[in-house]
Amino acid sequence: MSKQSIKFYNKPAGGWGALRSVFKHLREQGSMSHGVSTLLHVNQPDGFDCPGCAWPDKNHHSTFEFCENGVKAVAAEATERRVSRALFESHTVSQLAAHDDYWLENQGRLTEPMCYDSASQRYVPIDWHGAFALIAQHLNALAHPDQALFYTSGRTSNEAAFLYQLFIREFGTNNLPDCSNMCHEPSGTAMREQIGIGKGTVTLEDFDHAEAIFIFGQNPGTNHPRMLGTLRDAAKRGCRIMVFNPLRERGLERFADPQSPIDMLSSQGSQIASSYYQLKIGGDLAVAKGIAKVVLEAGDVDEAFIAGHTDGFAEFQADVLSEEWATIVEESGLSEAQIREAAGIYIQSAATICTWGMGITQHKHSVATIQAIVNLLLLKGNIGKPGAGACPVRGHSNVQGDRTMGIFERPAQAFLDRLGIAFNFTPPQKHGYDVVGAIEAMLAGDAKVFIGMGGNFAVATPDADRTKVALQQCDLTVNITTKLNRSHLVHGKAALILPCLGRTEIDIQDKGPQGVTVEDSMSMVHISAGMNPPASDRLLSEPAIVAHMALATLKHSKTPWLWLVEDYDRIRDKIAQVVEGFENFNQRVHVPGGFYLGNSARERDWRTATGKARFMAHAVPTDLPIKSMRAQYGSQPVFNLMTVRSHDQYNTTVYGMDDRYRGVFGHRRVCFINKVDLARLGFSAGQWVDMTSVWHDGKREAKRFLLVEYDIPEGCLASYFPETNGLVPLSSMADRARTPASKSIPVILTLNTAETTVA
Ligand SMILES: Nc1nc2c(c(=O)[nH]1)N[C@H]1C(S)=C(S)[C@@H](COP(=O)(O)OP(=O)(O)OC[C@H]3O[C@@H](n4cnc5c(=O)[nH]c(N)nc54)[C@H](O)[C@@H]3O)O[C@H]1N2
Ligand SMILES: Nc1nc2c(c(=O)[nH]1)N[C@H]1C(S)=C(S)[C@@H](COP(=O)(O)OP(=O)(O)OC[C@H]3O[C@@H](n4cnc5c(=O)[nH]c(N)nc54)[C@H](O)[C@@H]3O)O[C@H]1N2
Ligand SMILES: [Mo]
Repeated sequence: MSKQSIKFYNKPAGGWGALRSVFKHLREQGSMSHGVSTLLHVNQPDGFDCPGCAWPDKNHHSTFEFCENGVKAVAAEATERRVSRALFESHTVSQLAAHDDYWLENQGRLTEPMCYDSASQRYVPIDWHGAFALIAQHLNALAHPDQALFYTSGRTSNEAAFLYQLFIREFGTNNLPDCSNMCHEPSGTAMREQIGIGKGTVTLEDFDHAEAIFIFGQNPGTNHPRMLGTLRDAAKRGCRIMVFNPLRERGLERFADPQSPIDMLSSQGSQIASSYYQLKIGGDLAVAKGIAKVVLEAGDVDEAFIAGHTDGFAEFQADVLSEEWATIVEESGLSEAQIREAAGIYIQSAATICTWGMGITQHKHSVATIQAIVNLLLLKGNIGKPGAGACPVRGHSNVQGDRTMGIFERPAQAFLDRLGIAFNFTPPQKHGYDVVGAIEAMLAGDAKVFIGMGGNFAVATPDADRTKVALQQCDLTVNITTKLNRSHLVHGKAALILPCLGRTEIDIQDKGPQGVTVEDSMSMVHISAGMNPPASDRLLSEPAIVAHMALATLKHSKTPWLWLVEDYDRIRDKIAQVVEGFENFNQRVHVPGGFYLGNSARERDWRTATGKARFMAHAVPTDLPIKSMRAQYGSQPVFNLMTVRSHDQYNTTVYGMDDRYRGVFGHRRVCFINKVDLARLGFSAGQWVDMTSVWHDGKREAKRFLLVEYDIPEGCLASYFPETNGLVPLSSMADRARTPASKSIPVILTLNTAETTVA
């Protein structure tokens, strides 16, 4: 563990620090040479897709297309460490649960299927056959298929995801909650309604032609490091980069590309942001509206585009023009002058891209905020022209592909119809549970079997204490995973851990080694084939696990499950039959670099209810929960807490205890706070606090966080996910999209004066 300290980080993002960190992580996970040769295959035409993030690859031309945090993700999977049988023998589940998540992760790769044994309260080995039989027995004992839940995390390949949703629908339910429900669900909801497709409209090449890039609520220095190279190149050719973020994120200010000798020799790196606006948490809708107001007043709109391609303009214009500056300034936390300045850049730019991340999606009013951003793009015809468009930057490396393959609790009828025809069955019509719905259903006893394809449901979800109870009430919980995590220890009456191959590993089936496919944030589909020997000879691939579950469970299926997994080309032929845009899938995907799926909005083909792109008017929300909680708690300060990622984590996986760019070393339980707020509370940096979230249904508490004075707007706090997930009330979520509002949690701080056990 690193030494604990808090210090100002004055260097650019990337740089020597990133290189040092790369080698540290490789060394810690075991073999250096093994790791380096694995890395040489990341994001190459004949290699595997980096499991890190969904940022696209530069046409697969570079020889070393990886980044520091990609290295951590790859090193974590390709580690030499193994979870041994002895570990499970020597620990009861509660003894394992006494360890933290970092320790669990560091036990290494899982090597064989395990089953919970209630007599010894331990996980004991089970053979694959026995595991599939147990699943079938539980699923078939349910009163109705809707009593089972099938979660998916976004690393799952297209082939595995397609088979999985087919199995689930043949079983008879649409209960397919996924990590998207907690992530970019609002982007899909907002854009499908407005421009007829729920995906980003740009390609990587557009970044070479944009004159301005507006970045809302995203921290690419940590979460999409390869995006910094794209932004650096854009900035260098004079593209304006406008950042909207409550925190000053170092990666958005300056970047030294470890692959650029010039960057590495300069102490400052390259400048990224040309302007940085530290708005209040949740203030983005007000900002977008303020910018629209200036644009409309200047009359600088694309009239031909608006007349030919959109509807709802008159109503939108009237709504924006009647919005008071006082409201915009109050709710955004920016001055009128700042918003006018940003609008000036937007007006001057002939081609603008807007990107956004979790800082936009994880709020009550996220769908409206995204629509306000898309309104801005529509005003100047910035969709469907080179260098312009909407760019929701996805998280997991195949989260977008999983949705394309039908991992969705509310599938389109046309998709179900094609699926039914291709596999000769009648898919269930009733919509299923999303993540929040799934937790509620378990709590109510309406769902009794939980199966997770990847991910860490117990930890990633809101309201940790209630989610724990929900999972523990299940008759059976099953996790298909690579590494040990908390979700294995928060289990149902019966429980299975099913270990699978990872991206970096060779997947050999009957017809030889197989590749899988993935889709990135910009709708590029390409093949991914691992090159490492499997972590154990008892692992199965995800598609094989699904096929065997289906075979064991479904009595009347006409699908040739085992034949399909003998050769994944056969799965792809079926995908080509069912999923739009995948015609001749096998031919197209074997071309190096893969293919572009296309995007209707980019072609200005608006598949909306009215056949046009739609301006959607939204009031600046003045009734957010934080306000009612402030009113309710009177003189006691209620803060707005956002839960973000540190530099050393991948969602619920903690790789290390440092957050280098924010100057935090050796700590994760920190609370970033403005110095004015510190003074107002009479607290000082370095003291410990408890955080209590306040909500209509009661309080939730998280103990012992170190106060860190930080450049963050007054009234706002930041802390790390997942330590703070217990503070997110289950019922606090995005309107319509139901994404947990984990970036706006009303909290109260109290000093914790207990003696510190950690130094
Ligand atoms: N290394 C690494 N890479 C990852 C991940 C990881 O954990 N580690 N996770 C992956 C996944 S699944 C995802 S979804 C993405 C997440 O990538 P990001 O979207 O960058 O996620 P967060 O770390 O949650 O950061 C959100 C940013 O939004 C800002 N923010 C918070 N609230 C607001 C607000 O109201 N308005 C504005 N304008 N800004 C706000 C925060 O200050 C922070 O900079 O990254 C993916 N890539
Ligand atoms: N408070 C708060 N909560 C949040 C967020 C937030 O910003 N704040 N962010 C939300 C977001 S954006 C997301 S996407 C979710 C993430 O939620 P999840 O996707 O459920 O969580 P991860 O931590 O990404 O899952 C990690 C686990 O996946 C397994 N795994 C890794 N690789 C593979 C593989 O190749 N195959 C299989 N089968 N398993 C694998 C490993 O066992 C690992 O422990 O969390 C959400 N929760
Ligand atoms: Mo995500």
